[in-house]
Amino acid sequence: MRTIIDCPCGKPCFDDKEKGYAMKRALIIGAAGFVGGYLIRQLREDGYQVTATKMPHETIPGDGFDVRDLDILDRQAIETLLNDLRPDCIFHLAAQSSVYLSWKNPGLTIDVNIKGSVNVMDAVRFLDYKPRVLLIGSGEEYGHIASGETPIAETNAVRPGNIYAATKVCQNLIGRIYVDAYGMEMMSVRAFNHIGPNQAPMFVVADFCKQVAEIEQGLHEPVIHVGNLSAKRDFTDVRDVVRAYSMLMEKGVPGETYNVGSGHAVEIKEILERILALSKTGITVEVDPQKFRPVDVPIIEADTRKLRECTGWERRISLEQTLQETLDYWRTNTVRGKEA
Ligand code: A2R
Repeated sequence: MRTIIDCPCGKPCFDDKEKGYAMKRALIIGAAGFVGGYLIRQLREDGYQVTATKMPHETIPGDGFDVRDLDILDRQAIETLLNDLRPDCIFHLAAQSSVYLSWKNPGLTIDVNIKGSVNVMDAVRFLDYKPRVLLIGSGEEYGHIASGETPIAETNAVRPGNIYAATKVCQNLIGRIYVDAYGMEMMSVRAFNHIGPNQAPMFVVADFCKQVAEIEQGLHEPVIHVGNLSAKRDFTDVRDVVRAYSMLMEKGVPGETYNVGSGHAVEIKEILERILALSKTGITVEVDPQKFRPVDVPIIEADTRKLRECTGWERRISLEQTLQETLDYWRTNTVRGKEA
């Protein structure tokens, strides 16, 4: 097994006797989504040589990294790619990541998030070396959190309240089985709500910011449509989240699960008020029952001690800064903003 050492390049690298002190090779599976672009940037900053995979219909903007097409439902294609690249570490991001879509299309969510993840783990297990692997799960896995259970630690029972969450629980459980059975160098995270510029507007903060930006530009009436405002969620800037992923790849213990979050739950109502306060336009709030999820979990808040003790990670970007930058992003990316 290769070990991570302090390399003359100043970054922690794998001790590879044959190649000398080589740059670490990172593979990000499912890098065309919201988190992928940020993780590519983080890993390049951390001294990795990065290969990012995407679905054939997707694009990944930027340069300085290698891009490959990969559908994780194609087990053989994963094996071929891994044998070709021989990455030192693998960040498995690919998923059907929307809770809303998981209710609409449970079959696809189960296929991608369980079967696809098992394809990845299983392809890794047949390699003739052991790359480190980080499986990305979700704070949603904890589901119905009883009073007194928050902030919620990794040892808490998981009681998933939606299809997406159930698939991520399965990924986590199967991941641990693979580690125990085959000695794989694989860790899991449970990432709580991450937010920031460029997130799809099916997620709450991006949705609110997009609506406000469109109202400001006169694209529709000054009414913002919202769902359940009483839920409390733990929001973290995506740039802090990917920094945690990179740190866990270096320091995480195989078979362990780490919460990644801010450690503070904030009511969606407060998020809305803060976003509205960043705008000078008078906006009326209208509750839209269509935006309620079939089952909503009242509070989700992470206990992040395990992550912090393992890696030294601390949140660097405040909620205020993230909301401002996300709103600014939508101000320049609404139709009229783009024309300007
Ligand atoms: O669904 P698409 O076409 O947007 O593509 C998503 C991709 N993906 C796949 N990649 C390979 N094989 C598949 N069968 C497959 N199905 C979907 O994974 C998308 O480009 C990427 C996931 O990105 P997002 O949906 O934007 O998720 P995000 O926010 O980047 O989250 C990354 C990870 C996910 O595992 C979440 O469940 C977790 O963090 O929170």
